[in-house]
Amino acid sequence: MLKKEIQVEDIKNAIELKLQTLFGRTLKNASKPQLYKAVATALRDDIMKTWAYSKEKSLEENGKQLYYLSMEFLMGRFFHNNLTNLILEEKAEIACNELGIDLEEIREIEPDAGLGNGGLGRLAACFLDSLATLGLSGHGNGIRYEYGLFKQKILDGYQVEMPDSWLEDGNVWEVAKLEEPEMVYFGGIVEKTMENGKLVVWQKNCQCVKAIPYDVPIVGYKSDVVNTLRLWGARAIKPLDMGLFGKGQYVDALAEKELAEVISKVLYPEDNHEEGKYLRLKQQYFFVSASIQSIIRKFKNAGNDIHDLHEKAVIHINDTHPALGIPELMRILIDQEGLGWEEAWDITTKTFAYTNHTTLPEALEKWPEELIKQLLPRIYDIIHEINERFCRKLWDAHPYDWDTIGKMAIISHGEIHMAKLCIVGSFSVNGVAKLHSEILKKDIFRDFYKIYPKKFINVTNGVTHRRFLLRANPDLAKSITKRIGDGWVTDSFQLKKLEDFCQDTTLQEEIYKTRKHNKEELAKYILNKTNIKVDPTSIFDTHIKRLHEYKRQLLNVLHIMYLYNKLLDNPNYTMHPRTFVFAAKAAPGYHKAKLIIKLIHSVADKINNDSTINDQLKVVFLENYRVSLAEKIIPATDISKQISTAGKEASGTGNMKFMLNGALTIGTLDGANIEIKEAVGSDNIFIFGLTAEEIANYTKENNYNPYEIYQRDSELKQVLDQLINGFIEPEHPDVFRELYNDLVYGHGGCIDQYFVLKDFESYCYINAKADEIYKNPKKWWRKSIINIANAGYFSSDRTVEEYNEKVWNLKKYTF
Ligand code: 26W
Repeated sequence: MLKKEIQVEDIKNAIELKLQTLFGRTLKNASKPQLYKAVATALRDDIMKTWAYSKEKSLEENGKQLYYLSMEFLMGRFFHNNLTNLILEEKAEIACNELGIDLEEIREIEPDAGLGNGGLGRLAACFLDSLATLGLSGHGNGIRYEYGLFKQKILDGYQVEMPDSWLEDGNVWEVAKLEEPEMVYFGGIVEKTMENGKLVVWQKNCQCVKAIPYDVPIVGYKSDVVNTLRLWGARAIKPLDMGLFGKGQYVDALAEKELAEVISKVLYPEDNHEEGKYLRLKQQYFFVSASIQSIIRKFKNAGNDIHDLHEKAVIHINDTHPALGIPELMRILIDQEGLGWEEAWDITTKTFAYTNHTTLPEALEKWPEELIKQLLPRIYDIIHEINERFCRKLWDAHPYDWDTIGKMAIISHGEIHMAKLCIVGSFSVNGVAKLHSEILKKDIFRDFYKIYPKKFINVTNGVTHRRFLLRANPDLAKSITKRIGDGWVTDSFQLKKLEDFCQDTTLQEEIYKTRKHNKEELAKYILNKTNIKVDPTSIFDTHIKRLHEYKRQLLNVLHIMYLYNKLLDNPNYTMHPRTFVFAAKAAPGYHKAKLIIKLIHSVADKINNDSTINDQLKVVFLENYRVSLAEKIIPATDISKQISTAGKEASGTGNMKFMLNGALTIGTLDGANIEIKEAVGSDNIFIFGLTAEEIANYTKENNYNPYEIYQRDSELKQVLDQLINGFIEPEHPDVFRELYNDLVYGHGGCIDQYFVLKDFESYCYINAKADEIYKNPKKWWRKSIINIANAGYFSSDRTVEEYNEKVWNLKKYTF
């Protein structure tokens, strides 16, 4: 496609024109939000052109398409990323300067698209960036939540949730396709008849909800392929029941409308914890049904034969949340396309691929049979039949082995096990890091692995190094490019060349200076938000992620208290000053996680206000963790904390973002930390704690005794006692008793299930070691460079390439 290169003058004209046409304003009297919208819309216009060509080309080619179905897309902000990917950053900067617009200031106006909880949602967003950059036709399908993940406020140390009304001022990046709705049916009854020897299925008395697609263009880096993130919004089919309205029953008339539209209202804020809520089930079927209907519509409009579906489309399900896609495709193939069961099943199981993202039992989705029967009677029928046929197969292979059949059945004890449905209904099942994929095969899905050994693969996660390094840390990016050229931006493995420079003191100093500058910027932000003054020459030690017991923010806090005691008790104790940075949202109903947030605040208050320790320790909690905040914190981090209980964190992706920015990891042998260690070598990462195997053995043998550790380790005992003796909260000495009890005595047969006390000693040791090495800048910055140089493997470009080779088989486009 011939495209005219955009000049600074074009950008200036476009911005002024947008101000006039959108707001009837000129530069002089435009407000900041109007300026943001004008600049962003000017950029969007440019994207729209490429999008149009990209679609036309894709239709002409009629090539295979990937549809990535996910309940969550944690996109963050679009504006700056799109500028970077279109290589318009510099020109936009000049244009804005000349117009007297502060580009950095207006960038901050854009709200984050926070349509996700954590790792799984952000991974989906990274994949979209890599797909478009690599020229692969891969599209996202999800829900256009009117309210994304709640906004977190901290009041008196406690988390308070506020609605995230991110669409309030409109969304520049979406295009509503009001004329392309899909209809989704709930409830009612199913009637079946035979006509001319064929099964005919009727769904009667259903409630129908209209699904409206809102399309967002996904721009790749220097790529002509613009893909689509299609987010579905729910609308009532009738705007208002005029019958009721006419009778004066206003409230009833509105109620029906609201009942439909509530489906896409709000993102459920539980991460790694399944609640089994009726509305969540509705959300799942709503977006999955709309997505699959529209996939098939597009496929057929292109003149394809339904029997070839799997050759032209692959549907990837991001964890089990979109699992209902499997029976939904069966429904469409059988009830609407008239295919027989065997034929339909063959196509379906060649079309779906499934990624698992968690092994935590409380996160594995199970739906009550009765609920699905009521809400989705035809889908229930189909799942039931899938289960019957699957169990019959099991019976043939293991006659009378009721135990195995019972364990593997998709429906058992009145519940539908979504992961099992996914494994049976997909041609590929993968975990997200080596260890995790092994655990799937050897542990939680071992029976399935026995019968489908070829289905199980591993694809280790990755992150977009363009957003998280090139864009978030431009000075570091420049230092890298100066040494090895800019090939690394599209070929992340080229970062390896940087290893030749690991001893180069000028590079080391440059990186040090950049880090220092980033820390100064973060220090300003911290001062502004929390009124806490932190020293940019201190070590910035960061623990940012969802708050969950298995991620062990508590272990971090106990260690901080231990250091504090050392400083108080021993005037000769020396350490490099350290600033501990936390940011984390807790699920609103997760009481213990919220209590840990309170503990971090109480400990922070105590330590930050103690002038006797000479500012050697500072503790900061930044509220409302989100993508755009991560982008500020990560480039300013020296030590990355990845300290989950081994075996619990499927992969982690924050670990990769820090490594890419040259932070050193203190971590357990868990998730992708293991592969990071393999990549950088054990000298360049700080590993501590029990292995997954050791933990599994303790759990199996039931012989872990934290009380004994509490008695034996006097420093740890001191810290634990301080939780309950009024040391931290003199006015309310009992607030943290629950945490203490859980660690020392346990309840409900469970003591310290995340092995905090067991790993405490080695955690203290490894922190001291990191402190020691920080004192030697040559050693430290050499390690830092080695981390950056070996981060290439952890780019989502590599992950997406690997999925493409092993699972998707899409063609690469370059126009
Ligand atoms: C049904 C409730 C629910 C909600 C979210 C259950 C499970 C989830 C997600 C699967 C949790 C999640 O985000 N998992 C994370 O996925 C990342 C991407 O693969 C991994 O890097 C993290 O280790 C994993 O915790």
